Amino acid sequence: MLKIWGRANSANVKKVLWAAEELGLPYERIDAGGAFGIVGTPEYRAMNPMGQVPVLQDGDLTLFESNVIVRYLAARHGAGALWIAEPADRALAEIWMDWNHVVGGAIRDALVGLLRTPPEKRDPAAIARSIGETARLAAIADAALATRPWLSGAHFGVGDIPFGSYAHVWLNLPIERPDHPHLADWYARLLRRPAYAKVVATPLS
Ligand SMILES: N[C@@H](CCC(=O)N[C@@H](CS)C(=O)NCC(=O)O)C(=O)O
Repeated sequence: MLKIWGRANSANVKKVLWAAEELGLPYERIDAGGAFGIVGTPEYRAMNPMGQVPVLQDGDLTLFESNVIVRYLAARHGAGALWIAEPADRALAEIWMDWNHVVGGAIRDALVGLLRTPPEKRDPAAIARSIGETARLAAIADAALATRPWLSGAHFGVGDIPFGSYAHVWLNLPIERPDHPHLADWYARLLRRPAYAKVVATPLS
């Protein structure tokens, strides 16, 4: 059975859980990272020298980097589902996987500041900058979703997973945010996917 290391409230761990759920793959999730620690131990660092979550173990194979894990699961198990066989179509979808790293960096101060930092210790300027930058990126995704139903193209696929995980954070932070109708419609369709509802669209923490 697959072993997925990482706390369930991490947007990067959620990508991997979501992919496994979409593909109907059985897995065991082991809490690690944040308050659970573990990521600093030599045993964990041997799996991921960055000391971050997630890590996937599939038999003798150990992988870190969430988007790599999503691609691996989709390539191995997702024919006709998450995986996109045509290289050009897949590359167009994968743009939104790699692009999402920028979102991960942009939203971090708002996420950590608003959800995991007591009010008196928050840095309002950093939070405001983070919200402004994430709003700019959300507008880019909104414009893309005005031209196609899914970030992956005509069908849901690997390209929707990374930003799909972060979009749940963005759209549920207790903040004012610009209205992005195409993004909102895409998010509503993601919420109707049982796998997304189960492991991604959980209360933020
Ligand atoms: N590029 C890495 C980033 C992983 C990452 O930033 N993970 C965060 C959680 S979202 C982490 O491990 N933080 C430290 C911790 O949870 O202890 C990936 O996509 O897997």
